[in-house]
Amino acid sequence: MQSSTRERLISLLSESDDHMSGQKLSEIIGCSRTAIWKHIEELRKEGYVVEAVQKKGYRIIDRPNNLHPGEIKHHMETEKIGQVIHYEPSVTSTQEIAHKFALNDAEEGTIVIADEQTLGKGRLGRSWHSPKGNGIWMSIILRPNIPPQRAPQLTLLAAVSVVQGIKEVTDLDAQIKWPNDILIEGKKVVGILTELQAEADRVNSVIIGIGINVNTPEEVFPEEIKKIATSLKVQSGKEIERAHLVRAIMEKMEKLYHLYLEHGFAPIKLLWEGSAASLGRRVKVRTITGELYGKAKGITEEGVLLVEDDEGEVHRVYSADIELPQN
Ligand code: BT5
Repeated sequence: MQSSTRERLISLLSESDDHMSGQKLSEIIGCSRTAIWKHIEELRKEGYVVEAVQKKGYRIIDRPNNLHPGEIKHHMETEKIGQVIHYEPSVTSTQEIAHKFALNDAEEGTIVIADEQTLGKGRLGRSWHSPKGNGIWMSIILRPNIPPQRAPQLTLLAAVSVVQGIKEVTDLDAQIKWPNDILIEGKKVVGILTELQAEADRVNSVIIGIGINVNTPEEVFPEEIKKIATSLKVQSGKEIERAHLVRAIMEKMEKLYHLYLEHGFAPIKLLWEGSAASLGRRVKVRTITGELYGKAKGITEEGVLLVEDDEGEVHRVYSADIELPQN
């Protein structure tokens, strides 16, 4: 397959400290030298700077900030999550594609990732702005053996993985706003959408969609979200290598997912609470049935938010939008 030759070529050239000859590359990969040369030309068109020295061979000296599987998998230390990566330059929504793969028995940990989404989805039919070239738009397929009611815990698990990944790669401290927003300086930098394929008592697959504004310049956000959205580049002042961030998130997620399958939600809950923006604060809760004001007391062992209203009554909130009034 085209993409696997290409993936191997990128990996081999990335792992080698020195030049690699066309002959050696063609032997390892098992294709002709002409094929290697054609792939190198393709890479150059995409922005890789590949040095070619006579009698020595090829060496990558600069790479574009892309999301190709070869870049993401380079030195990635996971067994499952992110081992199969479907990359597309442009899609309607990675969720849509991941749903199809999940129905067709895709392996657990498979991810679908795109450079652009033309119909990115938020919750409740809202849209997710996913411009080309500067964000991470991806969907991860998990197949935990849990009842459907527990699936929202995986949104919280994913949020912790993303916060940890962001910390590792950018040193920024992000906070989680229950259930699915990640904020920096009170502005949304990540949104998470968890969808299910399930029967009444059993989950077939959980599809976790993660959208991250990575290198988005402020002026690229549409007017209606300019005030509420931010990107990692805006916050850190630095261009961030997207493939590196994806890899870091995959590694964090795999560790947390193991922990979750072995010990349940309790250890994830503790980590989640450590990064929660809303706990202990007054919040406005908007559900499909109405509004509620009160203090966010915490989350339950199931991941349900507890809100105490002014009369002291504690409400269990399963799904809602939370506003944190600025004070
Ligand atoms: C979410 O919904 O926050 C979930 C977003 C999930 C996006 C990922 S990208 C990969 C995968 N494929 C998809 O098609 N979707 C997932 P919600 O909580 O409903 O928030 C949506 C609201 O966030 C919108 O109504 C806007 O106000 C705001 N918004 C839209 N695009 C944004 C962006 N790029 N950055 C920050 N805020 C945004």
